[in-house]
Amino acid sequence: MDQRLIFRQLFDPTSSSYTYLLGDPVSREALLVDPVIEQVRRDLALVRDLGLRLLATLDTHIHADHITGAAAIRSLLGTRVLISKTSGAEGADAYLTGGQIVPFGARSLTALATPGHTPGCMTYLLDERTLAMTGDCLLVRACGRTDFQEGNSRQLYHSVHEQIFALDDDCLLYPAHDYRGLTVTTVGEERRYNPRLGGALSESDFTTYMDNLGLAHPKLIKEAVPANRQCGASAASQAAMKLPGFAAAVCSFAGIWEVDGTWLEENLGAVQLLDVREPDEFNGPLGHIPGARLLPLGTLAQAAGTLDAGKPIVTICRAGGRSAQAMVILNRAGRNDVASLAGGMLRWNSAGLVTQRAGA
Ligand SMILES: N[C@@H](CCC(=O)N[C@@H](CS)C(=O)NCC(=O)O)C(=O)O
Ligand SMILES: [Fe+2]
Repeated sequence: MDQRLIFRQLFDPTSSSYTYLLGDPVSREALLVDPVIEQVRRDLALVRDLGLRLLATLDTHIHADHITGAAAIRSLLGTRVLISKTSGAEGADAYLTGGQIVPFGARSLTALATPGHTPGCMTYLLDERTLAMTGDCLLVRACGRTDFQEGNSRQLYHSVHEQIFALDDDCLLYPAHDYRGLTVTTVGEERRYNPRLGGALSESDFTTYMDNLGLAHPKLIKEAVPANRQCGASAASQAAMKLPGFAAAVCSFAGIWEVDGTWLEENLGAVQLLDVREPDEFNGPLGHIPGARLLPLGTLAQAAGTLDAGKPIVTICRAGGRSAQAMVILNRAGRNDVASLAGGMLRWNSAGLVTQRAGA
């Protein structure tokens, strides 16, 4: 893989969608292609962990099976929302046309117009033409359907042959979906082996194939298409985004909601503190936070019902590991208003925050 590129493929199992994060390792500027609303917190946690600055989100098209995370990410980070002009979407910050270049640091993506699955479909090609994200135009040994959203199989045939098959054989192709868990292909493989478009198959072979796909419509089409016409800025999108139990919590890439010590010290009265260490640690040299209730991790599942139902919970341990596990256990017990203290009592002590020690 190119050492001058940070590249991550992220999966949403509900819709079998892929999201792609591309970053320039020097400037740390980054782009996110096809974010999924339910995965926004996860994706932004990765952006944070990698020390990237997200400039924009790009959708390859108006998706029919999930809501885009574009508008939600814009409202959280101030990123620009980009989509093709011919998509008909409203509320973007810029509308792309074929050939347009979107830079991130020293790197860039070029938008190629590849209509057919929808009229506004785009493929995003990396600067050195070694990698492209094809959206639902070309999938691994498959392609996007053409039986809704003004799909057109003739147009798709020409997009694939004239835009994608025109790239070098070893150019990597990353799809927007795969329903079998396949992750990547190349131009050469698809040119030879794509069962709909490869080898000696003609345009009429392809259109006949597509006329007989016989697929059921995506389950979410009625919610997704109207929301995506607004780039995901709608009530349906807000509802689909996983919200924190309380506003200050931040989701880690591991899926753990965390609060930091400074916030916690200022908000001690608004939460219930649950220390999940053993009694000797609670009363040991690291001490505990005043007001914390001791409930060792092994006893937590059984005792979950005894916690105050009206107050969010902050779980605490030595270094932030067991408290993360405590959050998962409490989620399982039906509590979604739980966050773990990041870094535990070790970080709390090194920040010099108020601590109670046995005998003190
Ligand atoms: N069962 C899926 C269907 C998804 C679907 O139709 N996906 C479109 C992309 S938006 C497609 O082109 N699929 C091609 C295929 O399944 O071969 C759902 O309900 O979401
Ligand atoms: Fe699609």
